[in-house]
Amino acid sequence: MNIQSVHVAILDLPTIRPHQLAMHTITEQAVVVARVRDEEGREGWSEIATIGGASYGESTPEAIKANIDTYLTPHVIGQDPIRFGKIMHDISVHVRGNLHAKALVESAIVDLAARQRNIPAYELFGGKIHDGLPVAWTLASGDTGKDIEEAKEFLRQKRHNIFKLKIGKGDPMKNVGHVLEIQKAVGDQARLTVDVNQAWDEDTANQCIPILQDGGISMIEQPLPGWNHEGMARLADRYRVPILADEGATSIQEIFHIAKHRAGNSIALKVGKTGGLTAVKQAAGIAEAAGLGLYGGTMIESDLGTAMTVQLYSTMPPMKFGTELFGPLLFKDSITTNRVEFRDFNVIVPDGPGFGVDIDQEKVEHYSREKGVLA
Ligand code: MUC
Ligand code: MG
Repeated sequence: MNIQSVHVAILDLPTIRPHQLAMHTITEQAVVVARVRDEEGREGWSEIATIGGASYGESTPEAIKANIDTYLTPHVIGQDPIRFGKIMHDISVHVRGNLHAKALVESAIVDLAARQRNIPAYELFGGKIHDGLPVAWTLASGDTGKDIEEAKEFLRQKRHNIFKLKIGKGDPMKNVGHVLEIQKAVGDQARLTVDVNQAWDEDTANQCIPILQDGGISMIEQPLPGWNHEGMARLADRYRVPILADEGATSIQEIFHIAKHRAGNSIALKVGKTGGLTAVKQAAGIAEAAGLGLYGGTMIESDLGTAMTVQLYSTMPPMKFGTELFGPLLFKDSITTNRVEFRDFNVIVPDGPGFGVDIDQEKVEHYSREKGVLA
């Protein structure tokens, strides 16, 4: 059954509390969802998130939608979804870049192909190796006391024992103090990492990293701007604490470059920035061959985008740093009728057809920026 239509909408989903990153504080997360429909009316759905409009990366939600509507959709209509590799190859011949848009389209097609066969989408990527994946929570309330309370509560609930701290905003030394306070409060029961989101220059990194390393922090994510591969290589060489590339590690070509020049000794995978589910598996292969540590990253997706990513990561060998697929837990509401589950410090791999979550049509309409697009 071939694909008859592709529709894309931007949804604004409110969060349970402000989520403070270096460049933006999220109170409403803009996620882009795509729906592909076959000739019999069967649907495939996908979701890609971006953070803070244009402030985090190059793809904005508006650009993702416009580029799919104008340039990608014509290559998808009339195609058989099981040939998602061929469809994405055709698109790559005609459309440069636009990795987030490509990721959104490929994922919706994969969901449809799996649903047509009544199998989980992970079967199309070799089958799942894991039933659950270790999942970190990001402490980013902007307040040390609240962060400590959050961490203690989630440890008690056995929800998370890995915490990532967002420390790119404000005075770097104060931020280091904030990290050490949290480490002192929960460090004996949890593993702490920090994400600087590109906010430091190399001098600042050289002031802060030794203190974080001595304080027992287990990984430093993207301390320098994404373009500064040489600086990242110097940091990775100088310190024993792992230095992880995130914003600097996007396309498979860039990830190869990082691997070759050791511009970081580990990388964060994300479906959007790398250009799709297939591209993430390719990126993981490059990283594995180069001996880089892997982290199952997120851009904070709701249940749909999280289920899609959990399913993909479930088909890959264990990742050194686990995952941070906590997205659904940060939202006030869900756009699916069934939820991704979290228990025993793990996110559970959904097993239903497609990505294993079913769309709540009313919720999608409710949170859609433009009404009627996916009605
Ligand atoms: C990022 O830079 O890793 C992931 C978790 C979180 O809190 O922010 C994102 C983006
Ligand atoms: Mg990051």
